[in-house]
Amino acid sequence: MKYTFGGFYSIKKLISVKIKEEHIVKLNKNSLKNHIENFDFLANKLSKKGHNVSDIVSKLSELQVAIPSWALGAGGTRFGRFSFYGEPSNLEQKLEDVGVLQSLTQTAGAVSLHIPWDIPSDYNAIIEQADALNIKFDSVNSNTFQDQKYAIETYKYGSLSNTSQAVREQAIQHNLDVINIGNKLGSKCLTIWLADGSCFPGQNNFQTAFQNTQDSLKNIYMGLPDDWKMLIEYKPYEPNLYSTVIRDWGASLMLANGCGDKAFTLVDLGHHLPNSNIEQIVSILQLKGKLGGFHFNDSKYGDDDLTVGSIKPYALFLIFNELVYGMENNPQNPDLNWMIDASHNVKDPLEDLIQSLEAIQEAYAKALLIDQAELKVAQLNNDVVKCQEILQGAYRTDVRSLLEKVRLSSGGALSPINAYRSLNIRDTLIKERGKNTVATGL
Ligand code: PSV
Ligand code: MN
Repeated sequence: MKYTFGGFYSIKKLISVKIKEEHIVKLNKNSLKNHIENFDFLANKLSKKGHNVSDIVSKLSELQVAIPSWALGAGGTRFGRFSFYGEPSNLEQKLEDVGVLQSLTQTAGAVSLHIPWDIPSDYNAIIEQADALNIKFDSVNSNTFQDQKYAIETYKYGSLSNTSQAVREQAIQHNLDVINIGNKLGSKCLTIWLADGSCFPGQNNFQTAFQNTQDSLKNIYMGLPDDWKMLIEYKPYEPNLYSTVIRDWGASLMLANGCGDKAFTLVDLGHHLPNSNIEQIVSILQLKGKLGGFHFNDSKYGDDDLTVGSIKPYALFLIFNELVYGMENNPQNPDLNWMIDASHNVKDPLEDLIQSLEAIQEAYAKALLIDQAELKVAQLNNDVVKCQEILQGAYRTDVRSLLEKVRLSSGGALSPINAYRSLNIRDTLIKERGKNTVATGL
């Protein structure tokens, strides 16, 4: 059967992509029996081991991950870009796509906007649409890595770190404008990632660039509302290939400390040199009360922006082990802003995001199965083998029926990918939007 979208009317225009609950219920019926059998088996096993299954289910349902507005279209590389067709070409359509993800997974209840790519033309209409789709506005991202159309100054040689005061002021003002836009939408967080750095030795004075960045960030921080957070994202290289001003978590932490209590470090999983121990970074930042947000993705070589969990799922699990520990033991941290930051060259972006959302939940679920008390005893006894057994015992548990339960109890699809395909969503989007649409982003 061909799926047709149910509609509702907004002030401005017909927003047509809204999946009806009854369609999901109908699809779920096909695999309900199987799900119940698998879930009962797992729940029984976990209960016998002393786990509180309903507590795990409710913790998992609370985890909402923001979808980046820039990941709804096909991504590209410096060699080119292949469209995936039916891409959203404006903010309204991007929200529609996030709405699809939220209806199917019930874990994508937020969107992270990038300015100036996503400046709303009608704030009330956008807020109304987001409310109707059950989507919140997560962190807003500034962009000083590209020159904007009517910009007076260029960011070619840096933005907040630039040797020119005029350039720095333009970049500071842009960040203040982003706060203002986010404020109107109900966002409570600004994410700053700087491409600033140098391509050749000697090009930059490291100390001047760092000091300029600190001063600029302090200026932005002064414009941050009291109930807001500022997240400082680090990255070791790219687009600058010799040095990056905020190259690692140490630099980010120093800058956040220099700004104040509302400034935090953001960890993007792809922003580390090969083989970095990310879980340890996460752990220490939590100890210091300075972990503010996350960009999830996966990578093989560099900032590959691949589907979460597609390359190193065990590393992701170890990161979640630290996050679970931190959420229990480090109340000095704020609630984290969870975001995906991925790019899709060869997959349907929405399918890719569904897979990422599921991988995040899976890693979290497995980390929740680690018996922290038992692990502590094994660590105190220096029982290295036991420590590994505990971690890998949790990791090897098949938690898929647990995730199904989480989705089912909040009205999502037992299998979001199957539902997405059965409902022919991409075809419908192509029919509505055409083949040649291009989403803003990188
Ligand atoms: C940079 O690589 C980054 O991770 C930052 O979060 C950007 O804002 C984002 O990607 C989007 O390009
Ligand atoms: Mn990122």
